[in-house]
Amino acid sequence: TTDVDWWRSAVVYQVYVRSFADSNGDGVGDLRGIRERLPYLRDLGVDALWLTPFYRSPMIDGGYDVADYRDVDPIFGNLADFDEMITEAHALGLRLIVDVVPNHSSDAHPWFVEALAAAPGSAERERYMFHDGKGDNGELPPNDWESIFGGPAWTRVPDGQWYLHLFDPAQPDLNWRNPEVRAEFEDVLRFWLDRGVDGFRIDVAHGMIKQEGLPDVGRTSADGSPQIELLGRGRLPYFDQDEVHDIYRAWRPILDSYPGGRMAVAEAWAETPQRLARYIGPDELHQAFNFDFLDATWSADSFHKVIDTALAESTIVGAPTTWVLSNHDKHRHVTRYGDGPVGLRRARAAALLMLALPGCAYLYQGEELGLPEVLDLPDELRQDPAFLRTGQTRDGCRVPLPWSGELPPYGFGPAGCELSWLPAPTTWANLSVAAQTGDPASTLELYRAALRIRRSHPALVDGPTTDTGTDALAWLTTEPEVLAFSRAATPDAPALVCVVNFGDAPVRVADHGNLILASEPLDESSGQPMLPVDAAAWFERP
Ligand code: TEU
Repeated sequence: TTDVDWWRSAVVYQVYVRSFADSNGDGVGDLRGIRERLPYLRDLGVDALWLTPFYRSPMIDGGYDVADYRDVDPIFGNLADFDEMITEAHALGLRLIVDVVPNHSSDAHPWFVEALAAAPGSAERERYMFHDGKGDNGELPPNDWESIFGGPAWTRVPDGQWYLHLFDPAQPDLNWRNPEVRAEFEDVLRFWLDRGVDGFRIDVAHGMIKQEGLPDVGRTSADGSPQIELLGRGRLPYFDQDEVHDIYRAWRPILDSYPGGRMAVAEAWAETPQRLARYIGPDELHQAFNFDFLDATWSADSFHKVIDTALAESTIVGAPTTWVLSNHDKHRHVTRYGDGPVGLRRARAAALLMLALPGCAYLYQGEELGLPEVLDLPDELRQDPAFLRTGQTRDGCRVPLPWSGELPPYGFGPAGCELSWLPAPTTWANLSVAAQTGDPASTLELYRAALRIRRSHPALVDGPTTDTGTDALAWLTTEPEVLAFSRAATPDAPALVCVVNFGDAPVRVADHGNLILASEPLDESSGQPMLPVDAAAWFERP
């Protein structure tokens, strides 16, 4: 790939800023902490970082409630820290993606403060979704929409109007049919592009436009499961409206007007992979997260289907797909894949699967350490606003990273600092970066090795990607419950073969070539190399 196409095959490392590294000892991760750890990320072998929101915010939703889109929250540092960090990242050859949160602002954003003080129908209110209620006195919400964090999506203000919030009441939805809102965000994009960012992760990219007339969905949680679960079985009037694409057709020329390959990745939830594919293309966004890969259950069939669908879609849209196993909203995949050691074995195998596939891979901080979900945080320490109303627990994947030492918070802050905004388990000493470094059996060294091969093996560096056709990989026939595929730079060049054993018995792998990396040692005791259960391996076939 050329320099401007870097995102097509990149490995992007998601930094949850609050929990990555704390430089000043206040127990909260910050931009200087990231800067100090850039060499770790370069040595890990990733191409880019994606930083979750570090903008000024009351932190009701971990910073996804933005009060000033053009400034750094003081708990994370300041704009000078940002500039130093990005300069140093670029000097180390690392790209930087930042989050943009356009669907909603914080209720502490000056626009919302002004809107509350202004009269119904005023220009200030037109920046948000203020509406009169139903009922004789407007005492009922304008429609039956539900917040994704539980409860009605509407909150009433003292003069009787209601405002829409698809998430927390502290996250009022902006009115994207208002040109002033569009102009403001185009300017925000330029602000960060001018500071050198290489791309944006667009939060709730499918949500900005609401269907005209704000029609009822016709079903609420009172009838059963939460309304959002209808997604996938039909369109919701607040998601994936056709006009949302106009916004991205206006954004793309802005990105393209900057040199060096600036990109955007959509966090979008659509009914089908086909509807998701509409966000991607030369006139719109570069990528969208492929959450079907994250949602695949641990079986050969489930992963095979998801991979085939993604490869076929990427051929249509002309851009390689993305692969993601974890993020800051989901339980970590070590824990999703199974209790105890089996979860970690499968996560290690999944890493070799993901990193051998054509396209762009997103890693979530700590997956390279094999961190599990922290399931036993005391309720009073949980910060996720969704927790109280829906029981969603997104805090257990946001626990600060263990860097070194024997006791929590394991070097998260400066030497001797005992603070961390969420407590790390007392059992994590052997999962720290320092404990795993140099141990060839560790998950960290497995990721380092896989990323090194991914950057150097011609089959992975120069192999065809899916936008040139689905034969970017060739499936090999094997036992059921085993996935095996090969990739090669050219038909005659040495191929890289990836084999994953989802079954319940070891499988023969003698025919695949020379072993170059395995998530578990192969068993040679029978005289034949066997790939154990819940394991994956890479081979080179001459
Ligand atoms: O998430 C959007 C979103 O839909 C998720 O909230 C998801 O449905 C939920 O976490 C269940 O897994 C984005 C951000 O990633 C999330 O952290 C924010 O809370 C949300 O937007 C609001 O900005």
